[in-house]
Amino acid sequence: MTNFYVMTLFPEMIEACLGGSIIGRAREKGIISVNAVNIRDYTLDKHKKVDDYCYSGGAGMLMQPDPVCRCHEAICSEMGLPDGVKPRTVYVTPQGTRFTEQMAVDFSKEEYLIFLCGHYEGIDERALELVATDYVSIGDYVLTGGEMPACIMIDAISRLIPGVLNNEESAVGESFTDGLLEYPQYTRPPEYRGLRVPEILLSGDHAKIEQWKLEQALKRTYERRPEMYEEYLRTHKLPKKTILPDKKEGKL
Ligand code: 6GU
Repeated sequence: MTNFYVMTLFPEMIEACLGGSIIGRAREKGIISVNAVNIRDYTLDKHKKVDDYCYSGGAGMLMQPDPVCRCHEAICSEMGLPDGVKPRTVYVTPQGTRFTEQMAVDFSKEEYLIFLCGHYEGIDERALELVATDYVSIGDYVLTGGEMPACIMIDAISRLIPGVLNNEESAVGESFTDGLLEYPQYTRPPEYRGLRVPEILLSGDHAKIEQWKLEQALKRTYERRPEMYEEYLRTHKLPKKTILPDKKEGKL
């Protein structure tokens, strides 16, 4: 059982993202739990204030440390972990390490994971020093808050947990699991608006189809993710007959 906690000022955003579809079903089955916790519930301020001006000046407001730390303590107490054991706490920030499939694999082994979402200009550094174990970004662009990145990471982690996906949805042999983008796929009809399904797929020759799938995956990766293509060639041995997208014939 993997238990996700999301510390946020906007808990309804978490439920909106992770309430339905495959993640919603996994929660109903009890394979994972997702708990959105409102940081504002932990302020001692009579007006429920959670932010203030930055000492460094500038326009934005910063989340104050106390509500964040008190919220984190409450979550940790609820977990009932042995003394001294601290759950991994991910601060979701564009100033973090970029999230990858390998990080999703690592996080999927934890029983408890806390995501801390900032808003406004971010969070007082002292609160981060006290609670954060990891600093993670989902990519090189700026969003208005950490809620959607947290949901994205929880989705990517959850689908790796046994029982979350069924056979048809299975997580093996997909983009990023084996280092290539996926080959194009087709269903009926065999011709649509003048476009035909590649003949080889209708031939029933399974060996040829496997080779075609590999070459299509190589071509797509070469065109769309050249750095990923180079890495794949460097680390994998291909069948001699393979036609590479950048050369006429397979080398070796
Ligand atoms: Cl984790 N948070 C925010 N606010 N923006 C981001 C991000 C995270 N990752 C990329 N952009």
